[in-house]
Amino acid sequence: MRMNRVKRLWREGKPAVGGWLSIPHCFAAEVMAHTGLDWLCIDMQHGCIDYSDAVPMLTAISTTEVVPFVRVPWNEPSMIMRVLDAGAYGVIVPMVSNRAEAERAVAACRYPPHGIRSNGPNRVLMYAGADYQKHADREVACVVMIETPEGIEKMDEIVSTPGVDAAYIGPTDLALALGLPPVMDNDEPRHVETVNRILEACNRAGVVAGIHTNSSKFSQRYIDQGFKMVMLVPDRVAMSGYVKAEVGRLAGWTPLRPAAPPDSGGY
Ligand code: 3PY
Ligand code: MG
Repeated sequence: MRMNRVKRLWREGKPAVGGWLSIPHCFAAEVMAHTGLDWLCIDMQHGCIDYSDAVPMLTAISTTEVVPFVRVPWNEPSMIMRVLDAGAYGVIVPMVSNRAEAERAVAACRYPPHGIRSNGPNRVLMYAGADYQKHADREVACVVMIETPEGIEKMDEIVSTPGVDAAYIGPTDLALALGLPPVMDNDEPRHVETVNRILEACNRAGVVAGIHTNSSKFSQRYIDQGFKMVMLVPDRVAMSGYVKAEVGRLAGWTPLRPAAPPDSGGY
């Protein structure tokens, strides 16, 4: 079976830096896959992407060595199993709030006797190899998101759930959970303190800590702190950020619309 390069980086204690896909097209995915990132995540929770978009995007990513992840819309076994069958090497499961929910996510990622994943690999057999089922439990990454009030309270029981490979922080939902405005790159002291506590909980449990950012400044900060799964740039932000910067450089012309503030909490 083709190995999961991100899980290998984690075993070696190295960070894996990724990008985020919200644009429902294989060409956007392919462009992002040719930029040097370690992993890409197809966002089916908040992106404009459904299953029939996600499959050709997975195909586009697999023209490269980039490791494909999918954020599923919810902690729901049937979609977790379908994206794995289509070639995702990891799932990011949003809004996981307690041990039972973490166990539900893990079980959907693992074949019996370790879980409840149904047999039916399709596209993944071509991507991963014919011996996929034999090694999938080891290579597939189960990443649970900590970003709810209950999840913050129960972070230790979530990260110590057997089979969880990483806990990924959604900074804007985490901010809402703390009663703060939904800002992504967040310096608010209570947000910083909660992020640090989640990192420490992950370190105690021996699982990878991950986090979403909107800038190399925050990505660098989190890598330096010890996060091993860091999201550097979404496709949408890359596109609009570049164009807005170029628009701002021209003199003698009034742009149609003023640029939006740098961090509006969107991703
Ligand atoms: C959040 O900020 O809540 C996220 O889920 C980012 O992906
Ligand atoms: Mg979120």
